[in-house]
Amino acid sequence: MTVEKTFIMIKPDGIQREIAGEIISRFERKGLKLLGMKMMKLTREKAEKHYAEHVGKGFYDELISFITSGPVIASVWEGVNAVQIVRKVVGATSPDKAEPGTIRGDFVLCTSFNVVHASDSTETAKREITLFFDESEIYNYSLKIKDFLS
Ligand code: FUP
Repeated sequence: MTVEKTFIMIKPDGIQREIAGEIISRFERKGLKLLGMKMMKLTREKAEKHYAEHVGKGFYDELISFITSGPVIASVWEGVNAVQIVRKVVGATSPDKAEPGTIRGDFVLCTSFNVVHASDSTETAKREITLFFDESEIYNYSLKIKDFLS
């Protein structure tokens, strides 16, 4: 069992469609722990750093203008095998492969507007968390309420 941190970003279409709460709720219900969260509008520079692996691809320009088109919610989550578990909760990139019950399976019709981003490996997660968060913005706390309730 490896406890991992991962990075999740609700994209501008997730905010526009007013499903941010629904998306956050799915990660909470899965049992993941929220360590940090903030709303921001990405600069072109940050967007280009975040999506550096896609430079030169046909969809790159559209991707950068979309992700900088409005505010996003960036967040850090923790849990056992969090990176792969979160990818499962999010669902496949391609809408015709995203299973019902996943976020993309339930809410996404078009690959370009797929409401949420999640890190695809532990290395990517470290890079993305560092790009978006200072250490002081990540909270390591215990879920004490669970002790009160037991
Ligand atoms: P994912 O990790 O599932 O978010 O997908 P990728 O890293 O492969 O792609 C990043 C973003 O590029 C996707 F969220 C949407 C966009 N994209 C397209 O618009 N068209 C494509 O064919 C592939 C990706």
